[in-house]
Parts: sequence; C-alpha cells; structure tokens
Amino acid sequence: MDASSSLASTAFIGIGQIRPLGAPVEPVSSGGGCGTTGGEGKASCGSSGGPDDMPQEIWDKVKNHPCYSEEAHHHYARMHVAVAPACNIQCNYCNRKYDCSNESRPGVVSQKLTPEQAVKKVLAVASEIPQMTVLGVAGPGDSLANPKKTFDTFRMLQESAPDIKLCISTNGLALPDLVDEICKYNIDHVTITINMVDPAVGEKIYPWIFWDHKRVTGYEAARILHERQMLGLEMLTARGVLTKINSVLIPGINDEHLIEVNREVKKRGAFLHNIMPLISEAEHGTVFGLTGQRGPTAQELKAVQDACMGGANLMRHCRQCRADAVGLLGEDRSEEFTLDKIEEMEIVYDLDKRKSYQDKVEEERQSQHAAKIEALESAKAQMGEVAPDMKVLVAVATEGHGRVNLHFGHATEFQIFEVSAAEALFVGHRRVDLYCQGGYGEDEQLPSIVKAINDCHAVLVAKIGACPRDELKAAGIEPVDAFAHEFIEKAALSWFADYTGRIARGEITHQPRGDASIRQGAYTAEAA
Ligand code: CLF
Ligand code: SF4
Repeated sequence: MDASSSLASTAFIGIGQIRPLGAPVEPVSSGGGCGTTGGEGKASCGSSGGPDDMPQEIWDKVKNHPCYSEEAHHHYARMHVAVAPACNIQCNYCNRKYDCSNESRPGVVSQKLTPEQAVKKVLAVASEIPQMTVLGVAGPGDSLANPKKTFDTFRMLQESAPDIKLCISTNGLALPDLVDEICKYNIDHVTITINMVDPAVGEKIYPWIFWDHKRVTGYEAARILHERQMLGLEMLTARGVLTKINSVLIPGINDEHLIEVNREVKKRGAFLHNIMPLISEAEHGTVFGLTGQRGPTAQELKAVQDACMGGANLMRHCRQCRADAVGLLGEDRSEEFTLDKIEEMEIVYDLDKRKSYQDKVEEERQSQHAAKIEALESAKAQMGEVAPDMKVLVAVATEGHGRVNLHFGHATEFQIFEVSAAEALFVGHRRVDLYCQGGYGEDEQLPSIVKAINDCHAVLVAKIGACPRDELKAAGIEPVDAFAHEFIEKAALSWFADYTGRIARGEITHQPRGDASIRQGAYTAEAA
C-alpha cells in the first residue's frame, strides 16, 4: 500500500478552537481527535538557530545564553538574584507573596537579597558551576521598579566577574527612562512582558499601574503601559540591545490577540517571542486564581505558538523559572546556594578556569552538532514515502547531550518534538511528576504523566518498566526504548519511519491523538 495515500495528517487544535472563557476543560482522551490542523508555516524558532542563521555579532551574544538560544540551554546555565522586591504595576496573575509569575513559578522566593549578598552569591555559583554564563534580575517584583538595587548589583558584579552576561526582565513601565542606564552596564539582553497591544485587552489583565506618583486604573492604565512598552522596545532596538518578549497566554482574554502582539513586536525589532501558559491556581491568591480563570491546555498553547510562526522568532523552551533560580533551565540548584551555605564556601573566582571549561563545552557542542547532522542524514535516508502534511508529536526522556538517555521513571519533564518526514522539530516540554520514587514505580503518578503527553503518539526513553509500558500502550502512546542513547532527532525520525512503515503495511492504523494538560508550577528539586 502507498503510505502517502493511506495516511491522514494528525489533527491538532487550531487557533479558532480555543475554548471560550469559563468553558470547562475537557478531560483528555486517549484517541479522540480535534478539528482542524495546526502547526502550519515553516519552523521559525530562531532561538534554535545556529551561527549560519544570523550575523556573527548576534550569534556571539546568544550562543551561550540559555534563554536566547534553544541549543545553548542544553549546555549553559543561568541564575537569578532576587534583589528587586517592589513592583509598579499589578497583574491579575500575580501575587507577590509568591513570585513574579511572568518569570517564575508561583512559589515563595526563599531569600530576598541585598546587592552585596547577590554579588557574593553569583561569585559562589560561578566558581562552582563554570557553565553558568548569565545573571538575570527577574523579580520577585520588577527589575526596573527597583533600579538602584538592580544596577548596583550589576555594577559590582561587572568589577569582579566581567565574563558574566547581564540580563533583566521587566514589565516595561519604567523602561524608557532607564535605557541609557541599561546600555551603560552593557546589559544586552532585556525581556519585556507584553500581554497586549490593545488597552481594551490590557484592562482585563492590569487593574492598576503606579504612574507619575499616583495609581492609575482601568483603560487609561493599560494605555499608558502599552505606550511605554512599545517605546521601550523601540529604544532598545535602536541601541542594539537584544530584546525578548514574554507573553502570558490567558484563554478568552488574549489568546488570538497574541498573534497581533507577535506582529507588533516583530515590527519593532524584538529578537524573540516567548508565549507562556498562564499559571493560575486558587491557592496562589491571584485575581485570576480566585476568579477561576484557567490556563491553556498544551494544544491551545501550541496552536497560538504555531499561528505566530513566520512572525517574530519563537522561544519554546522557557521553564517559567523562579526569581531565584540557579542552574540549567529545567533544574533548580538554588537550595545549594543559600546565604548560610555560601558563608561556609571558599569562593575562588577563577576566570581562566571558567574560560577553559567553557572552551571544552564548546568543543563538545561542536562535535555533538556534527555527529547529529550525520545521524540525521542517515535517518532521513531510511524514510519511506509519507504524506507531506503528516505530523505527529513524540515525547522524549533526556538528561541532556541531545540524546534519548533517560529512564521513563526518572523523567521530571519530557521534551516534545513534532515529527514529519522532513524533520523532528522541538516544540516544547511537559513537566511531569516523577514516576520512580525510592526505587519503585508510583502507579498513582501514571495518569498525570499520560495526561501531560496525551497528544503524543510515542514516548522515546532509554528504558521503561513493564507496568508503565502497558499503561502507556493502553492509553494509545507507544513506549519506545529501541533508540536508547541515540540523538533525539535521529531517534524520532527513525521511529517515524518505522511507524509509517507499519501503517503502510497495514499492521496498524494511524489515529489522531487528544489534547494534553500543562502541569502548573515549575520543576523544583523538592518536587522531584
Ligand atoms: Fe533569566 Fe529571563 Fe534572562 Fe533568562 S529566564 S531574566 S531571559 S536569564 Fe528564561 Fe526562565 Fe523563561 Fe525567563 S527560561 S522564565 S525566559
Ligand atoms: Fe507581578 Fe511581575 Fe506583574 Fe509586577 S510585573 S505584578 S511582579 S507579574
């Protein structure tokens, strides 16, 4: 049988199908499909680009920034210091008794720091984790609503650790007044959280801002914030600062509107657009949490991201980190660097040692890249004839190095790849609760893991036990350990070639998958 004529493309949720505000979240199904296709347009995730996709001076800025380069986040770490407690606006998704929801999971920041304490902490982390290349100020309030603390931290750090890149995240209200200061400290990565470009949408998200010594509310507040955000972005672009836009996807409020946001920020020179799911739980005490505003499902998030492809480059590997996160994205080592532990550490900031470690990381990265390209070519050569519009999602258990190298039971997140005959494209990740606890599989965790990857046709793992294997199969997700330790893209393409071959031979029937849930809150060491 001709595979191309027998395979239907997989149906994903389209942008027009995001459920209206207040509509109940449907339970995920193991086999049910959703209406129209999504995922059209070419891959435009510039954050996954390499040196061939961008000018050298831009590549030099992003190549070891874990947020600005998807590829770099496997190799380099970032840390945040919580020196900015105050905020000048109110977002309906934020309760500062917790964290800044736009850059962190809603959990209490363990310790707010003075600039002096922050610098000491950065030096301690940098001497222990030589691949930590970026320091960000991302809350728990707004970095630029606390300009003295933020810039004092950067000034002092530059004197003692000039190789660390500086990064800030802001709501943008104070930004235009501080662009000179940002440039003075060579902060060449700025994130602005922009959730709307229409104040009528904005007034549903921001109840007030503090502006010109008074509180401004309603439409007027959103209008001022919008104008300041656009002006700030334009000023940063004019000064050559790489600017990333974070947007919180709030179903029923700004879902379709984010396509317009993407267009407007691209016009003004934004380098990347990071569309993140709303985190909203009643216990966080936020307005949205208390009014029952839900966050998006996995397919709703993907539909909006896909609809933005071709516009500003998309970031899809954000982990919505804490304001005091330390380590690679997706891991949190902040507990190793509490103030009392730092006091006992012998801190030796050795620039040469850091550089030679990072040179080794680069070498390994280059050889991995070359090996991966070779492996991919061989995988594509095995591919039979497949319908060109057929795309499926696969979940991958990995602990790094770009390989399928993690036991199913040890995964706290799965990377998600969209696979077609042409490519295996990274499209996101899904957090899950650890299945294997204390050496035993926790069967109660399985339903939540299945829900998190329910839109995937297969899960690629290094190894998997008999019990989860059976349950995944029963849910319609194929557990695959045949490609253990291979490069992820190669493994995904090889599996896809095998899968489509089985369909073509009539051994199985291709079924569309259902939707999947986004687990609220970030991975933390304690959660594992
Ligand atoms: Fe931090 Fe943000 Fe700088 Fe990165 S985080 S201030 S740009 S160094 Fe990164 Fe974390 Fe997502 Fe932010 S993964 S929440 S995008
Ligand atoms: Fe909270 Fe950040 Fe919004 Fe301020 S800008 S209210 S800290 S989410």
